[in-house]
Amino acid sequence: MGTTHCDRLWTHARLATMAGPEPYGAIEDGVIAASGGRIVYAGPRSEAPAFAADDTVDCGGRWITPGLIDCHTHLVYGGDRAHEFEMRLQGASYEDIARAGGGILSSVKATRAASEDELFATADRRLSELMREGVTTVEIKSGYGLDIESEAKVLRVARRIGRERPVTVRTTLLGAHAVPPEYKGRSGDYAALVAGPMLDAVVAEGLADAVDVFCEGIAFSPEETRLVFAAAKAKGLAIKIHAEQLSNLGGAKLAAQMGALSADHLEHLDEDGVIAMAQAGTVAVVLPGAFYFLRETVKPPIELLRKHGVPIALATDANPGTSPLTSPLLTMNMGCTLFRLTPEEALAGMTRHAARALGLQDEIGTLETGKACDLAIWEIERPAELAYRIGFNPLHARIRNGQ
Ligand code: DI6
Ligand code: FE
Repeated sequence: MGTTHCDRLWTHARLATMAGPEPYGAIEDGVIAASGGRIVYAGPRSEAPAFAADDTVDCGGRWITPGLIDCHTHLVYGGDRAHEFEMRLQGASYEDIARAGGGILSSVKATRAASEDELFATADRRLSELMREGVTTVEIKSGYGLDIESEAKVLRVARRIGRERPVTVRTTLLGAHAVPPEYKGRSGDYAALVAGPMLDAVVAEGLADAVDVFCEGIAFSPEETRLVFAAAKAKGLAIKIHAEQLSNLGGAKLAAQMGALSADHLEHLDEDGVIAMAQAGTVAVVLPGAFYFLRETVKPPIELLRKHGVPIALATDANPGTSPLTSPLLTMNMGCTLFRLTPEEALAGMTRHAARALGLQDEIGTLETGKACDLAIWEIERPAELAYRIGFNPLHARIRNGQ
């Protein structure tokens, strides 16, 4: 019998493939083979072809999961908001601070003032924290520039991270994150700028894979959201939405009906919205870091999402104002403790379903033949440990594209 050549082989591993009928798609005595950065085999040792590998790694019984995917972050911004944290602890509300010129607008000021190199350096620090816990793909939104040049600057930094660091980056234009001071009281005019010249500029430079809108009373209306999405779709970009975080404006349903990849936050989502998402195949991205940090009390309707079969992804929402969180493992723990996800759902939320939320379900998110060989190797006895501990990192190795 002949042997099959491969670049690299991982043996004596337990696999959480996140595919197949078993819990976690688990395989007790598993093998992964990679060639050219792709998985050419992931399955039981007993069924594996005889491989001749350039390099063999004995995993000593450790667990391998797909590399983690953080599908919703605002990683690139200037400054920080620690002072507002102090103010909130002295009784000021998020809205009080925003009205006093703080909030998102203080991050906008700092982001506009920062150079690309400065933004790269601070985002890179945060990215290292994500990677240290097994992240191999990250989505990065703009949204703290809020003018054409500053939004483009942030997205250029995000693209540069993807080129210079061993991580896959998907970029999202969130020009419609807040109404900038120059457009105070004229959100419609600003939405038209985003849907027109800003989108044109970003597309001309190839800076965005998707477009997101913060649809909320304090941000953009469903009508303004629709305008931006229609323009994005006309340019061939994917759409995503921040919806139903603080109130229910029906944004998730609107986005689903327009074919959105995901609707994110969703604390105030109703069953009508859940059904629209199920019909469209739109992923629900829940963000327990923001829920925790804002001390919200209304939870996303996890039971309804399960009932209607909407895939649930989980992300850090890493941002300076409402989720200064750069730990995917703590995010999984919070998904379980705060939203009552199971540890298996939490892991699926940062692998298989997160891939779908980025439109990358054929590329990453499970350990299956043909996908990119993005792996996280963990020093654990069972996969539930990833969501169980608080502040403990059992990562043994992180592999991207087989390296
Ligand atoms: N929802 C949020 O919680 C953040 N953005 C969003 O769309 C707030 C971001 C900030 O306060 O800086
Ligand atoms: Fe967000």
